[in-house]
Amino acid sequence: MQTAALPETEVLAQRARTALERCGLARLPEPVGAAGTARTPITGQNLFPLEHDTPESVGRVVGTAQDTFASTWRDTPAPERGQLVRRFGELLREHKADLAELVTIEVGKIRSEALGEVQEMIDICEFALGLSRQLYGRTMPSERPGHRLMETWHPLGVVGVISAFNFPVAVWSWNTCVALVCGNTVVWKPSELTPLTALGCHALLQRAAEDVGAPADVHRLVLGDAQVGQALVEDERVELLSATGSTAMGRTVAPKVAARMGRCLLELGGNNAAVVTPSADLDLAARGSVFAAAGTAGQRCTTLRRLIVHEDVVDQLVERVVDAYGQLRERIGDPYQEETLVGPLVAERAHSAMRSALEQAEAEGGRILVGGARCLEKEAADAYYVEPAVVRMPEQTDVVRQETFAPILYVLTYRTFDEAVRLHNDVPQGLSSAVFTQDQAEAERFLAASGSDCGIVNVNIGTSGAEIGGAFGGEKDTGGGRESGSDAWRSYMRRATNTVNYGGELPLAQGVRFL
Ligand code: UN1
Repeated sequence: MQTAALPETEVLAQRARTALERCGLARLPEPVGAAGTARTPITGQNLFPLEHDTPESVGRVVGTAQDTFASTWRDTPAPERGQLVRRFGELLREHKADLAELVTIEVGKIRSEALGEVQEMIDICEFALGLSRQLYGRTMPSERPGHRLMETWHPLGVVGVISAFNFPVAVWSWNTCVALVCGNTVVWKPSELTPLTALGCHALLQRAAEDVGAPADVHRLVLGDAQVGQALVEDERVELLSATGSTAMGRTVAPKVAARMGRCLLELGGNNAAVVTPSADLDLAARGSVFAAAGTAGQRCTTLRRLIVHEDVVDQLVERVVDAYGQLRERIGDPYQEETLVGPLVAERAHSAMRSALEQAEAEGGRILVGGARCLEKEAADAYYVEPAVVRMPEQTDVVRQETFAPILYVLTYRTFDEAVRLHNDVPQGLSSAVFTQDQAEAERFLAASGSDCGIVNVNIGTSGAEIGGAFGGEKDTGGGRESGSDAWRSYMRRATNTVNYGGELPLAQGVRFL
């Protein structure tokens, strides 16, 4: 546990104001009507009050976003739309440190992870710029003479983005940069826990729009609680709702959007595992597991939560992991400090979820090998710093099958590779997965159709830290959506199939004859 004093809340508030000003926010939206607050998990205290939206103001915002879509943005050539994300990427480079500072203040991420998150935004800007010239449709051979058969991709309209606290800027940017070059306008409802990072991003995007002459209303921000999110979910003008968060949230949102025939893109919970086989490089497996399990204080969707290890190597691997966790113990605390590797949990409810999961694990026969204790309680009674925990489980019990958004790594053992894959897939979630092995056949079996059932399947790296170039998302309770790279852009567009007759005759398809 670290002894360095935590920063004062007042100092953090001042740093946040400065970072926001540098991003171009002229003034904070001070509360007149509905009031919310910005807060920091570093001390667990409030920074300052902020104006919140209401369901009525959300309706107005969606209206302007829709007008902008219909009047200009959908007909702006895609490569010209690309110029908006190009400029945004330049501003992000310039203000990387400012946004990272806001991420640290609001989420408690250590500096390198906060910078890494902003880097993901820069990367997606570059990706989206290239994409703006590559929104390809296919041309298919027509079965009729004198005909051409092809498809074109068009923007959808208003895209609603609901984002989670843990990646407050990167996940929004994957959605927004791609949605914008595809010709949509975007309304963003960030997590109630991270309004400041959202204000910073919005201010930079507004500047980018002004600089390239794009309409200011291509992107709008609404702040507030679940009620505000609900207004977005229920608004028929929101053609696509992209939501990141818990499976419970997804279960509430999806049927509402489906009932109005809207589209949903869901990125929900994960319960990610790594299988470690007897041939694995155990040093690599241990290092990969420790970052994936304890990094970001266990608060990534892709966090490693289960380690499924062959019984012949389990003791050796566990020893290395526990050893590394012992070193982590000295490096928990103020995320501003360079030595810190584990910052705070976001809020009290994350800590109580961790406590009750550990109790349940013990009741189900688990043994805590390391960690689990709360730290720095005296220094900051409202902040929740914890020692990442490793728990050896006799089997995959109920607690292991659920996602607890905190740094708990459950260790399970297996005998046959089939058993490992069965255990791996026997959870409700399906986001990210990994196998550590030097045996090519085992790696291939894990990657095959009957292997891992997740959206992300890795070999010899951990479950977290995906690059933006691939499609990001997962199956089962994870919601099925894909965001970011590859052809995920198609979710933000509608496809039209076009048949063009240039032959002067009217041959019917399938050889049908009529008049
Ligand atoms: C998330 O936790 O919601 O793969 C996103 C990763 C990051 C993104 C995580 N690139 O861990």
